[in-house]
Amino acid sequence: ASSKAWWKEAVVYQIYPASFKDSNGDGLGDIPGVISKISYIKSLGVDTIWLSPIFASPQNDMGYDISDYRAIHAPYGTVEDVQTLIDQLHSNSMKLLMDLVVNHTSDEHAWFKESRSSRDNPKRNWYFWRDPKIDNEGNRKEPNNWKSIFGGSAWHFDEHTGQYYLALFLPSQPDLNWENGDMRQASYDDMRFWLDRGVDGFRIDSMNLMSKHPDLPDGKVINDEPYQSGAEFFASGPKMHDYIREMRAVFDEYDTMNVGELGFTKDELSVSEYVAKDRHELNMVFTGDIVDMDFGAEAKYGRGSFHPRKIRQITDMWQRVMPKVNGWNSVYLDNHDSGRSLSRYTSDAPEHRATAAKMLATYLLTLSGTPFMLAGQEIGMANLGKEYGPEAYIDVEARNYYEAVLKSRGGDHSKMGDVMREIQLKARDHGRLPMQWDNSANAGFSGECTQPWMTINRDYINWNVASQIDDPNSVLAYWRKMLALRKVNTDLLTYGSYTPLSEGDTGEKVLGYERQCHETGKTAVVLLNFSDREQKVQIKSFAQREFEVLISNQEPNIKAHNVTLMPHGAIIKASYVT
Ligand code: ISL
Repeated sequence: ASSKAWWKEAVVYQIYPASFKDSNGDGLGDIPGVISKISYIKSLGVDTIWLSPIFASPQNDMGYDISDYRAIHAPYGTVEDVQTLIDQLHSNSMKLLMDLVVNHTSDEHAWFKESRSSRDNPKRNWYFWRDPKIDNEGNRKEPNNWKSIFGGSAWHFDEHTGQYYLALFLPSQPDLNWENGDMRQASYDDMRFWLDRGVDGFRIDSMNLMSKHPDLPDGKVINDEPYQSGAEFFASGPKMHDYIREMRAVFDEYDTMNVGELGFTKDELSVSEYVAKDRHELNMVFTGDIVDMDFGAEAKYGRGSFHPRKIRQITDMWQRVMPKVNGWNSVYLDNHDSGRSLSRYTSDAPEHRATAAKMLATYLLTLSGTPFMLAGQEIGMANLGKEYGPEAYIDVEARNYYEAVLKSRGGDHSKMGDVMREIQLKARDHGRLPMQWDNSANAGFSGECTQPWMTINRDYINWNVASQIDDPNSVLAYWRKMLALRKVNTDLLTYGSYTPLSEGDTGEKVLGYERQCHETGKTAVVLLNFSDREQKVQIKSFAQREFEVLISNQEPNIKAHNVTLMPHGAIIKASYVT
């Protein structure tokens, strides 16, 4: 069995600071707002908060473009507010993870300003600067064909010094050059700044983009577009593991937890190399596959579809791999970069919404790994509905995509139906919707007379914390029960072994697995119906042993070894007999 650690037993609640609670009526969430909700968060049964970036930033990418890692974005509060948050969390036996964005900075960061000031500035090599290429007609061209993750070339020409700099995200998010030892030490000092103040660890943003192939070669050409992904040369490059080990040594000066965001790298072997225990690198990672299940073959917004077989395959893979390498992983379905799993992988239609939200909670909290939930998941928050037009979407990613396609279609909005369909499912905006606290104007997120920074989903009238908090049948009540169940059954649900039920046993629409604690013999069978139809399942072990229902989102309907799962039904049955 896996060795024990506090960060394996933690359950993490992700807060998008702009969208959680506005305490001063400026329409934007803030740190005092988070502080005011600590007792609510604690009452759910989670113990760790991951706060998306709150640092000084021009906010071109909602704070993932940091201009000073030791200062706080003024509308969110101050360093003292963060200290209060840390202290209050600690006195409630809770922890705080910060977002560590060190693959890139804002172009307003002092380091970049120096770097771009002259070719011989000592910080010139803290970023990637390259000479232009000259084509046959004598025109200036980018140093390579890499495409920015947000569209267009990843290279930007700087007139002042006549060179291009690399920015894999926005032009205002230049990539740091981790090859440079001085840059790395400066970044470690920034980390210590927060660790010294008591921060309990980091979620490391775009972690595996920090080591690029040293020659920055052209990406493989897969279509006739001017720019190509290039990810094969900028993700998980040759020095990645060296950098992580060096960073880990800094973390180990403290008692921390870390989770690395692992984009583009999906194969078992490469992923295990980050989390295998004997390598002493990361505690866990976010592999992107779980939030990519309905992506198109080439791009996020390409037409794709979710099938329960995908979640079965991804879940089985990581649950199987981690024990083999004595590693650990995160378990998540939602974050601030995607549409809500409820709306994408199940159904937010009124007749299914509550049941489906409970089913997903059952999934998230019965696997081996540290669960991460996104604020609002506990009340079944959903995507913006189809009644919202393009103007409701303000994030750069969806906007850039919409504008690019619109341009290619001659500016005709009436031809954008397929694009809107994609945006309605997958836009990052959905994961960033303001928290729905009650049914007053602005959902109790902000003052009734203020204009919130982004759309509040009009379904808040029926879907909010206040309307669920005292209702024993609510989604919120179910999350609390599930979180308590996980805590009481740590041996089984956190550390127990995982055995998948085969598709032959469950049918292709039902995900089923068994968790077992080898010391006590306690076994749990988890059945999750990922379809909007009733499903009949036969579980042989139910006929052989005594099982009791631990939790279910439906009326138990189990005769001997036959189980009927209602649409989006979930059942956990446990046996204490070996
Ligand atoms: O790797 C990806 C696709 O497989 C990307 O999704 C990539 O991992 C992701 O876009 C990185 O996201 C993070 O860094 C961005 C920021 O905009 C996101 O909000 C953040 O989560 C740039 O800092």
